[in-house]
Amino acid sequence: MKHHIIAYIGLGGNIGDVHANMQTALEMIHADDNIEVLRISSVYKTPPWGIKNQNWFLNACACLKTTLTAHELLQVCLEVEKQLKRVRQVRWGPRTIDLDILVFGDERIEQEDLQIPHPRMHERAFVIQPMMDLAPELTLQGKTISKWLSQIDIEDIKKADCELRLNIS
Ligand code: A4P
Ligand code: MG
Repeated sequence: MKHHIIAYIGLGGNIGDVHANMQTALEMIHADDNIEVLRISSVYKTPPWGIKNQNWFLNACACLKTTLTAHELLQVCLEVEKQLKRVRQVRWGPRTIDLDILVFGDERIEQEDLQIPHPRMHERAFVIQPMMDLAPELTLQGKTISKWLSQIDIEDIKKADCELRLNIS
């Protein structure tokens, strides 16, 4: 791949078969000619952040290599979300999977439809814990992922008893 950028995405969900949805999402992203999924974190069971009165989430992160722009990658993510949500909506309702672009090379984007690095990722244990598997030395707002991890409450986060794989044939 020419002129590629290394990007990190976060995957999460709390409705339906989240593990299956995350697996399908990664396969769909990898199937794009302009994206290669390089590495995937462990899957974590995480307490709900924000609105507490909802199911626990499964969360993971992936490292990608891409020749797309950040906005093009966002379009791919939104399309994958749409397809998975459309399928699941029949049985489980919306919000089956969220895909967030966390980091895109060293680009900083502050637009209405896209903020990179994801503005609140460094304070969210459900992002920092899986990012620790992929890039402990990556710097966000002047601190490494491992430094951020040492400063947030990760007590309740557990490794899930499932994993994500790339079935590259
Ligand atoms: N958008 C802007 N920046 C980005 C980016 N870097 N990556 C825009 C992706 N999208 C970005 O997204 C709405 C719009 O955000 C997109 O259309 C895009 O233009 P959405 O996913 O439909 O909205 P949302 O997820 O309902 O809202 P928001 O604020 O993104 O929610 P969060 O912050 O993602 O939180 N607890 C645990 N344990 N684990 C979780 O994964 N997730 C949420 C959702 C809450 N609590 C959670 C978890
Ligand atoms: Mg989101």
